[in-house]
Amino acid sequence: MERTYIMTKPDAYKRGLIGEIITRIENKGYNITDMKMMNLDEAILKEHYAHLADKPFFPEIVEYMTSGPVVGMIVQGDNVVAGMRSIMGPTDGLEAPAGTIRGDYAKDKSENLVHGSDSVENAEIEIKRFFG
Ligand code: IDP
Ligand code: MG
Repeated sequence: MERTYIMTKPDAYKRGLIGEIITRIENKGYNITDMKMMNLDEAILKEHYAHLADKPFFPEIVEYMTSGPVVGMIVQGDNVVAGMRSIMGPTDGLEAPAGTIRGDYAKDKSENLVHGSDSVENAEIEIKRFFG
């Protein structure tokens, strides 16, 4: 069964939207097989966001992602990697369609509530990174 790594971001914690995000995952029919709340540090963010580490906004990402707790989850289901990206919506909350998590609750492309792996291969790497 396919698995993906999903992580609510600190804005979801601050805004009380963790439950809403979990509900949407469950309502879609996926199974959450493991979950934990964590405080991330810069070292793990440099790994997790290595594709963005040389961008000028990388320090903002670190500040944002260390501003409160995240909830990491292993989510399982048929085609769950693509399916979760679909219910999350695209990165930028302004472009994300209504009905998606980001479209309904995020206003821009920085604080967008939730992370989801972008490929089956990266999902396994990220699950190992955060769950060992
Ligand atoms: P994704 O989360 O939709 O996969 P990525 O391009 O992998 O998007 O970017 C990772 C995260 O980095 C985004 O979810 C967002 O929080 C942040 N980010 C991406 N692009 C920007 C930007 O242009 N400005 C500020 N933050 C950004
Ligand atoms: Mg990404």
